Amino acid sequence: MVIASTNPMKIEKIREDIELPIIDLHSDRSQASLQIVKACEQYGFFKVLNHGVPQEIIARMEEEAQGFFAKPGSEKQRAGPANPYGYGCKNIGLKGDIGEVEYLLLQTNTPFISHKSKCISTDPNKFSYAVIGYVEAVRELACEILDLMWEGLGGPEASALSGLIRDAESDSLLRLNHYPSADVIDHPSPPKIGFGEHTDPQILTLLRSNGVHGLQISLEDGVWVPVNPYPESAFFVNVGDVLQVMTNGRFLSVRHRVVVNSYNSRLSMAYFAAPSLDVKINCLSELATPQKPPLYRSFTWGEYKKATYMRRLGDSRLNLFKLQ
Ligand code: GA4
Repeated sequence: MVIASTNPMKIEKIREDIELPIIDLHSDRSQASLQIVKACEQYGFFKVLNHGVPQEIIARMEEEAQGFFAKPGSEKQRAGPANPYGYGCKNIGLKGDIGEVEYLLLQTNTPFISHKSKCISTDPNKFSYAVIGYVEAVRELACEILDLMWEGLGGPEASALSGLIRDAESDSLLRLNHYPSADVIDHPSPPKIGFGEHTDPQILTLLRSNGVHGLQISLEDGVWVPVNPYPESAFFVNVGDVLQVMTNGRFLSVRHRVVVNSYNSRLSMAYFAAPSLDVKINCLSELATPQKPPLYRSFTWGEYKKATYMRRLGDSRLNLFKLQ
């Protein structure tokens, strides 16, 4: 189907026929690691089943998020602005991007969560308990996936990637998003944008949603693949910019967006796994060869994060660090 785009000058194509990879973490380890590598090369995106994050931890976090977004606007605003962390409504980042979304952006270290919870919930202990439990569980899952990736790439040192996010100073984030339904129009054209087209700057993103459609990934400019939200028990994983650099372009940091659903509101929870600010990001030495020299210059995560926040959501910041 061809439809008009969010930019009236650009034609978009929606591909409903692409099945995105689903990886079962209970399957044979070497098989799972090769499947992950293939998915990251082909799509920069996959779904994981049997991920080991307990259902009660997910349910508790979802309940807290729903409870927060159900509050009156004036109460939610007390947890804002989301600059750098807290409640945000429609405004995304610092450069004037907007979307049909409200959200809570949280840093993931425990003292920060406990402190911030006081302006988010009337029962701050319950809220921080839910967030801390969720963050711990998804961090473990992210580490497991990074270890599998590294094995699949034939990397020698077992925890080369996961060590970066286990670090106590890791700059990982948790984002709780609420996309209200568009209420009336079925398939508005152009679609209403909840969160505009972008790549995630970090290493890896782990996303949970409440089974409502809206997420789309872009495989080439102007071609969008709707990600069906099933199986609802799965986590959705996407490669971030830093992992594209570390794998010397072998893995794809996939462009994605969220369009507003006509009938149902969407709740999603994204964990962005990042290293600490002073970590140097290089292409892993095993992945650079004389035939394929490093594509990007090295930089610290802090440097990259700064460049990201100085730009618009959809800007391609990796180009700034490209060699040649
Ligand atoms: C995209 C991924 C994460 O949601 C995020 C976003 C951040 C924000 O919402 O403040 C950014 C965006 C994200 C990339 C470009 C900049 C920064 C909004 C924006 C316009 C929390 C992140 O780390 O980068």
